[in-house]
Amino acid sequence: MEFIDLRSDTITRPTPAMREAMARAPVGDDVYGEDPTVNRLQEMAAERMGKEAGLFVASGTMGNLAAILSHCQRGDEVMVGDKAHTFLFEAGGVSALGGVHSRQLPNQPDGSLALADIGAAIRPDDPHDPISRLVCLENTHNRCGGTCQSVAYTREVAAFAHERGLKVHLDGARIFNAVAALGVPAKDLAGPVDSVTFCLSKALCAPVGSVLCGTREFIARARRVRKMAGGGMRQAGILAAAGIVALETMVDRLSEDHARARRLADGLRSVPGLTLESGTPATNMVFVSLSAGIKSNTGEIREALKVHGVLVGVSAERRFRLVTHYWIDDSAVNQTVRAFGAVLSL
Ligand code: TLP
Repeated sequence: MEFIDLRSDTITRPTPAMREAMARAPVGDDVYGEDPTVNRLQEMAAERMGKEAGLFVASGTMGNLAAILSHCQRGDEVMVGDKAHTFLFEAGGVSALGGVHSRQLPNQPDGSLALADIGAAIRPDDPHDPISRLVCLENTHNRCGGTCQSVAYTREVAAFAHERGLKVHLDGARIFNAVAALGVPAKDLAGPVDSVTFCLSKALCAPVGSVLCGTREFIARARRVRKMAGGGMRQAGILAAAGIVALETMVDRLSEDHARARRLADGLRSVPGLTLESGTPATNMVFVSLSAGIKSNTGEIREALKVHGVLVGVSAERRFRLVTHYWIDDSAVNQTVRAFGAVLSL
């Protein structure tokens, strides 16, 4: 059975144009800096983000790890949201591999960090304390509903942090979804921060990879961390070729995914037994919860939906996450609403 897979946009398969570009890509040894396709992707990415240089990495997790370890020394402290992907879902890499101390600040419901919380968390210059070094933002914010952080907010945090000697890294895994929703160039969202990671392998459909962007000097350090983490990928142009097609052809269509997420939310709103989370969807993620009257748990509902050909993610005890993407069309949206209706009416 061909499933309607709404678990994540990470499940997207490469398009035929990507497969063709991959087959034709000129390649070289990227650890020597000699892969022309990787070099081209890195230049394109840096240009889009308004940064001096880019580094092709295996994943968003590797990009964030390389960024944080390039900004921080062992024993330095990074401020992250308590619902940040970097904090929740990256296997504790910054502390396990980098000796970086992480400090969780409460994410506001829209995914932002309050300036007052950042200010209050800055350590005094005292040998008892780790050294406050870095603030991490996330845009769009996954756990907080795929919400967008505005240009004004990003500028405000960056100015506040920079005045106090802190650097700012942006986990922009889905920055292009924010670009589509806010109608602003990526440069404006990434410009104020010191470094940004964005993913090619989520809504943009490339099979593998992310790009970390920042100053030339910063990227030179990140290149060493990437090597240390085993991410020097040799003839990686085969993968970068798909990333180039992703940047050239998949960015401008993301508002279609957002429109389908809204249609999906409208459909699910009318299914008895489901409660649509307020503010959802901000981009391509729809969050719904089981109403109090429903006895089955999310695991049971998820299995029952599978029988109807629909795969959904469970993101909390009574909460589902459904992510629209390139491979979800209007009929998949309709079928999903029907499947929820059938399963919850039992
Ligand atoms: N997120 C995945 C899961 O790991 C939860 C998903 O399905 O959404 N930053 C953000 C904001 C992310 O959402 C993700 C992946 C990453 C970084 C990591 O990217 P990868 O999977 O390429 O390491």
